[in-house]
Amino acid sequence: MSLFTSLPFLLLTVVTASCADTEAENCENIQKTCPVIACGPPGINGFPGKDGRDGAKGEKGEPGQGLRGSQGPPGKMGPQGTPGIPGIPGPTGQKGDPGENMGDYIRLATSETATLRSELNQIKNWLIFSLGKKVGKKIFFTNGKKMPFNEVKTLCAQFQGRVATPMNAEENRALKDFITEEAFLGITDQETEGQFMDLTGSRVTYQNWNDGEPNNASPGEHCATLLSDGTWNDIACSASYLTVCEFSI
Ligand code: FUC
Ligand code: CA
Repeated sequence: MSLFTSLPFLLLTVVTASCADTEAENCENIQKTCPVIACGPPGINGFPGKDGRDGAKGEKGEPGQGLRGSQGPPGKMGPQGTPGIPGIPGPTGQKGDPGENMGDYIRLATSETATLRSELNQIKNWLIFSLGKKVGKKIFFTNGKKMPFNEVKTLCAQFQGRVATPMNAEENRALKDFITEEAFLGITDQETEGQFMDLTGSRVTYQNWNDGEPNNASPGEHCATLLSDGTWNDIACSASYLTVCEFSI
């Protein structure tokens, strides 16, 4: 039983006791001031009253004077906080080394390409001037040697070229002006007698046969040559004539 809850009981006990010790004549006066009038022998104590309601919370006490306990283990990590506001921009960095960005590389590569193209064109001109014959987008070259048709065909292919094949009068004239002796042309009628095809398998659309040609003279003529006057003659493929190759430029 707490002090507060037992207080009324104690007061009652004290008052009752004081009244019991007083003379009878005083009881009337006492009756005017005492909450309980006890004349005669004191009664037995009543039962303790009910607990009173909790009082108001007291103020926080002073920190204890005892030794502080050891620090406990770290608690569990809390939830992630919201992102903070962005910081202020950092200072401007140092200027990069010159030529390290793609723009400079592209400009340099473009410049180098133009230089190389110019030099390549110069070399082509030297070759055309001294060795070849240019007409339109093709150029004729010869090694000055005579050989059978199949060898001419193979040699030209090895150098990414083709056996000289004039496709029109201009090219035929250019080739005639270029050669100094009878030269093989890149056409045959090996597949079908009388039907001359170029080496890509297409029937020739331009031809400039000499009078009476092609005559497929005995024992058979399935290749063709350019004569010194610019006309054509069919001839045996096994015979040897000047090697002239053409290249695209
Ligand atoms: C003509 C040509 C032949 C051969 C012969 C010597 O008959 O048609 O191809 O060149 O001359
Ligand atoms: Ca002939």
